[in-house]
Amino acid sequence: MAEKNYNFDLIVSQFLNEGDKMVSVGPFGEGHINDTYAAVIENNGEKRRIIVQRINHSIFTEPAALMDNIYGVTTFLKKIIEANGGDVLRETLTVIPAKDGKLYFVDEGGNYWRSYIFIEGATTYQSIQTKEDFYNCGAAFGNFQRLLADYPADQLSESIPNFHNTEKRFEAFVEAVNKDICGRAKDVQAEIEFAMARKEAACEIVNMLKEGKIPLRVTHNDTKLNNIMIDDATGKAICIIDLDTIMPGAAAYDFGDSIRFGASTGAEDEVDLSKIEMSLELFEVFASGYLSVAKEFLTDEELYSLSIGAKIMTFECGIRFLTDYLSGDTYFKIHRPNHNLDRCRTQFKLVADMEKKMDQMHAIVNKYAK
Ligand code: ADP
Ligand code: GN1
Ligand code: MG
Repeated sequence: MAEKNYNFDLIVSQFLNEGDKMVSVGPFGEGHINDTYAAVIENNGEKRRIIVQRINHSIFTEPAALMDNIYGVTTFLKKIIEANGGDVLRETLTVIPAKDGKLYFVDEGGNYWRSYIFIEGATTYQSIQTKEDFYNCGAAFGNFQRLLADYPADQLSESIPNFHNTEKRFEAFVEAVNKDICGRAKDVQAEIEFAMARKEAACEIVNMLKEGKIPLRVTHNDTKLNNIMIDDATGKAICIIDLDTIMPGAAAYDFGDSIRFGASTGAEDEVDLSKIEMSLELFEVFASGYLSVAKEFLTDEELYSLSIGAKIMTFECGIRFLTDYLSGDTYFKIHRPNHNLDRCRTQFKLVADMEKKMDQMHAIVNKYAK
């Protein structure tokens, strides 16, 4: 992450208690959207860490409403965790309010900052470490959906309207191709053709929602592996983080995004495409974990939508990366030239693979849905 000249003494001090002193602060994690830092705080010889995050306010244009969403959902989850005898400080995020009581702090440059208690003794991974971990992630996301089923959706503001509306995502992609502001379209004709050929198929989940075949639920919408913390001691998926995009959506979005990222045999930005496929074995591991919980509440149509969702979420992510590449890399953080194009290519490779494996994917879901 490019180091920015933020006034961390001032920013971090907003989230400190009496007697706290900041010892150090540095970039943390591998998210594509916000700027995340970990600060070490000392008080009376004891050290602890906090997360301090600059909210990407060109993407999340209403940070105050966003923080109300997160506060509302985490407060709701804490009540359930407490009732179940769980650890309220480790099993969901804890927002640390700023000194003035607000859930964020705005610095002199107009940047919005928030802070969370650092969840110690747990790790977010960029790829699957053990199959058991991935099974546990599936169960955790299933449980997350189950718990949020009782959350009043009307209390959530849409942090990014039309986030998983693939019809609109497709329109934005076509517009980026037509505008071609960087003159890059000529170099990516194969990718553009791949996407153009899948316009109809891309809208299947959106259409199922429109036709009322599947219900709207409160969903996380960004369920990739590095948005879940795995306990170092037990291997259990203890905490789902990155709650920025909690909004009404389809169950298949969350199932699908986990598969997109976690069931791939390579990294999201792998340049050697021969390393990329959607592992049916990993698909089965995740699906069995997820369905061990979610089969209780999913309808038959939703069960059918899960594998389609995996393909569509992967396709959507691919066209989003390609759109960003064509538009000059303004949305996702990139760390090298062509980074978004490399990411797009892995996604399209996965889509092509899932198209071939779709019958087997449906069969696996059916096996664990009983
Ligand atoms: P982004 O929206 O940019 O993906 P995230 O909220 O996912 O930002 O945070 C980026 C990374 O920071 C996470 O993948 C995780 O590794 C780490 N992280 C975020 N919140 C916490 C927390 N409360 N405790 C420990 N690590 C965290
Ligand atoms: C972004 O914030 P992060 O890195 O967890 C993006 C997701 C994409 C993902 C691709 C708000 O997730 O939608 O699927 O990158 N988040 C947002 O890795 O756009
Ligand atoms: Mg994240």
